Amino acid sequence: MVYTPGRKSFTAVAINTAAKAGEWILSKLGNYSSLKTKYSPHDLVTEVDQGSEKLIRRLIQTHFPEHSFLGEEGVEPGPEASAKAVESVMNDEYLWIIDPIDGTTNFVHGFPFFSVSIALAYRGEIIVGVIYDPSRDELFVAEKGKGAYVRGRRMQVAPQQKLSESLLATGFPPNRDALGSNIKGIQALVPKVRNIRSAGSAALHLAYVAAGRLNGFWEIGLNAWDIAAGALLVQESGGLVTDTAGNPYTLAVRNVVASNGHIHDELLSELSAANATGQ
Ligand code: 2AM
Ligand code: CA
Repeated sequence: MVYTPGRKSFTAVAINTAAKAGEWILSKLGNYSSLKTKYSPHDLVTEVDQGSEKLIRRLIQTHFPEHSFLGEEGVEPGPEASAKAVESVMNDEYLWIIDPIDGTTNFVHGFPFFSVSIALAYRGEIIVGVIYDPSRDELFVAEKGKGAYVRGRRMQVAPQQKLSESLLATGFPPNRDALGSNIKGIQALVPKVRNIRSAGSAALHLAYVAAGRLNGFWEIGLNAWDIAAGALLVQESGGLVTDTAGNPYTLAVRNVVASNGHIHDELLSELSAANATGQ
């Protein structure tokens, strides 16, 4: 007989877990001891990533031992293995999708832009998304159908209507096969937007689209755990999330475009015209 404590809400567990993991990784900033590369020299992992995932897994399993779990450090590195892992669990009843540190390269360099990302999906649909930035002590929370919040305030995407008024973000895929697409996209978009940022945490970039601090974000070759929580944050803040071909977001999406909605079509067509969709 497995002991399950009194049932707490999914969201309360996600928030509590993200806060605990975030506090712990921040305490390890500047003193990790083991740095290894995974799939490529650009794909880093430390014992703090692994420790954070273990902590998250333990906390969630204490409350929901029957739920499935998909975490970055529990999956073999590389795009094929990741896609397969997602496919094998994506229709499970309850699935927690975890990135124990999104922005590991920043964490390693002491650049304070990394996060813990925790999402819960019910039969493939994200119902809870929590992203915690421990450096700024900012917690972003979304519940399906109930809106999205940062520091307790309701979030809303930015009002800008045109690409030319937009601040965008992107990321450089660690899988360098996709780098060509990324560079083409940047080359096409830089002259057409206010500016482009690349701060190294896909999850936080998505949270910033939700908070109206960015108008849009795109990246090629991401994994489900980089996107899942952030996708719900953006949707619940009134924004739009698709793949680079304009198809609706699912857990299988790796080439992602998120925006305030107003600039979405313009952004998709620029990426397509530049042959920068990664497809
Ligand atoms: P990570 O720090 O959790 O690995 C930066 O462009 C984004 O790419 C980050 O969100 C980073 O997440 C992610 N990333 C890093 N390595 C990756 C890999 N091998 N495949 C896909 N995304 C990766
Ligand atoms: Ca990670």
